[in-house]
Amino acid sequence: MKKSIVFFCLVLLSVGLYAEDGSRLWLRAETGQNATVTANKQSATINIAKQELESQWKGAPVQLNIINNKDLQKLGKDGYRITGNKLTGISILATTEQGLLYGAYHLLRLQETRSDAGMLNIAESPKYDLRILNHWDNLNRTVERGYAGYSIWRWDQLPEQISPRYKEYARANASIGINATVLNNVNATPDALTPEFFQKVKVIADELRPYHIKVFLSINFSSPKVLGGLENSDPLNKDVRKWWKDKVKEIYNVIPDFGGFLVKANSEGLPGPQDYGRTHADGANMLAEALKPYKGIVMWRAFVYSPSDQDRAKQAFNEFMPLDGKFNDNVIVQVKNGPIDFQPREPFSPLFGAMQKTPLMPELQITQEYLGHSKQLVYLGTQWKEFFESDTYCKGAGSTVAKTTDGTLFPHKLTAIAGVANIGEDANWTGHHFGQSNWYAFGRLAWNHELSAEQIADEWLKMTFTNDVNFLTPVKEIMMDSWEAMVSYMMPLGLHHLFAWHHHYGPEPWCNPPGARPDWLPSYYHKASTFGIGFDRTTTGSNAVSQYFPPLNEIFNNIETCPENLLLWFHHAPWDHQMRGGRILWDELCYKYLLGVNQARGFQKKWDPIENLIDPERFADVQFKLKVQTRDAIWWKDACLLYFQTFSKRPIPFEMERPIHDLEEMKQIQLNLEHHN
Ligand code: GCW
Repeated sequence: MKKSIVFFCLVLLSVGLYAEDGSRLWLRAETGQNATVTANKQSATINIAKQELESQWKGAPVQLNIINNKDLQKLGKDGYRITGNKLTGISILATTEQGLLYGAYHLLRLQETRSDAGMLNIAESPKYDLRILNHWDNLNRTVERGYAGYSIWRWDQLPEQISPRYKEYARANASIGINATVLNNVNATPDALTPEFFQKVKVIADELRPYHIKVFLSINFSSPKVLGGLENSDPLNKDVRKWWKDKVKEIYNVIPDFGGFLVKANSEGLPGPQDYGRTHADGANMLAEALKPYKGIVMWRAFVYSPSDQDRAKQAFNEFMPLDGKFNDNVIVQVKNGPIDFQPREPFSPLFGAMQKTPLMPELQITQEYLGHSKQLVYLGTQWKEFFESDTYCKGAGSTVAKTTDGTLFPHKLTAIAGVANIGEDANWTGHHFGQSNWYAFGRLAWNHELSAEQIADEWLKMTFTNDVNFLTPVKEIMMDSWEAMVSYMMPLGLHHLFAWHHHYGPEPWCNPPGARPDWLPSYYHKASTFGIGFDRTTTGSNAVSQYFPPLNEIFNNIETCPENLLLWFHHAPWDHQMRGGRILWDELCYKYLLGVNQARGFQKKWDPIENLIDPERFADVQFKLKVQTRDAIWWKDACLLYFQTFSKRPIPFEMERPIHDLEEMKQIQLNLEHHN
């Protein structure tokens, strides 16, 4: 009797211990190996590399060596070499401790993805120097556009209490090469610059430092006035300049390796240098001057637009191009991938390739603000690859966005890339188990944008779930198709910003609340009329096409050559416009929406048969979310087609599935999803 109770308790305990909540991310290698690992130097970072290998590596002894020779110097300060063989011995060589740490994680990744056999001869160095996450986390722990619970930064408990998550966060980032983080929202409050707050930041910086992750803060441009009590925050006012210098000194006294500032200024109502008739360069350079003695940098965002007659897609370019070459050398301009705002599909921002005398850093959005939040499985590796590989033609064919930013075409002192984090307090970190793949993919592409989206998906699946090919094949297909499927059931053919005003999750192409800013309304973007649909950005329209280099400007300008996946981004096309595949535009639109819905249904079909290949918890979570995804895909299709049909006045092609909802019913849906949270 007693024995059976003990047994029962043991079973309960082991179920409890191994219940799978996704918290271990892609870091699941078995521990307790006791591998032999030696190092020729000691430091907190090298000790981490050592411990990771000791506990997880299953091969012959590993040597970690810091060596300063020419061959290794060529790989830069984060680079490393791995040589040897898992049966006889491995060496990891680098000029720095972080190089050894990245090398150790590389070796473990090879083991976990079953790619560690044979003779290894690997030389790696990252494409971007600074690989940084941007947290849009507020000091009250809400997260703007965050869908994974409250912020992981426990400002309420700091500096006294240290959450174990800080170290786990650092480890996960270091394992994919991320080396910096901005802790607070770009919509920043001056409170982020108080001495009390610096003490909290210091604790986080101390936790992240051994993993070689630098800490940055977003600042509010009005801080000198609001926090310092100065008359204004004019960047040319010498008291303001002094205030910033003193403030920066104060920060470095507490955090000697602080990274610098991220700034959103004169954007969406935030203060900035233009409030005083000054330019973005005046504002950025003032901060750069204050940070310079400490080797800090300024990341100044180009996400600016205001309600005006000028096409929103053109505004950042028009504002920043005249400033090219006017920024100090420790300023880098941070540019979102597209000219509007992280839409499901956008062309690349024309600033890439055009702004040549100023370093630019791409900003990608890992959090799925406009891509299904944490309710939908949308793998973004494919979207980001399209962006990196887009040809700007700035120096002739082959001048990809990647090459304009990674130092290949314009050798600037700084190269960097940012991703808006999707991390929160949820057990699985990102709300959706597959949200983790986007965090992972961002890190891997920031390290090497030449990796394929498929390889990254493959690595992530193997490390996060299983190496079983019966799982990998169908699930990789789901991932690889998921972004394009979502574009199809939300905004095909270059449509954009058809979202509900507050939550950016569901469709509201009709949305028109009284007094709303026109450039925040879907009708500003889709321009549906009885004639046709789409935004005319050709030379006879807003002329946004002219911001691109030839021949791209002509390709976009001509409706016959414009890529069809961007047709309605650049053209207002008649409903009966002849598409290349033979259908007219209206029929093609119907077809695309239906295609997307059918793909979402296909994801469910591919997921269900893998039930026995992974743990029941994650299987069921993802299964449930795929159901929601299909349901909401149908919602998107019906809402958009029924609404656009009021203009096209054409039938849904008879061979296609009919809408199952009514337009009025669709208009009644009010999701209770908070704005900015
Ligand atoms: O996409 C928009 C978001 C805002 C965000 C802004 C920005 C942080 O809807 O929530 O604010 O972009 O990037 O600054």
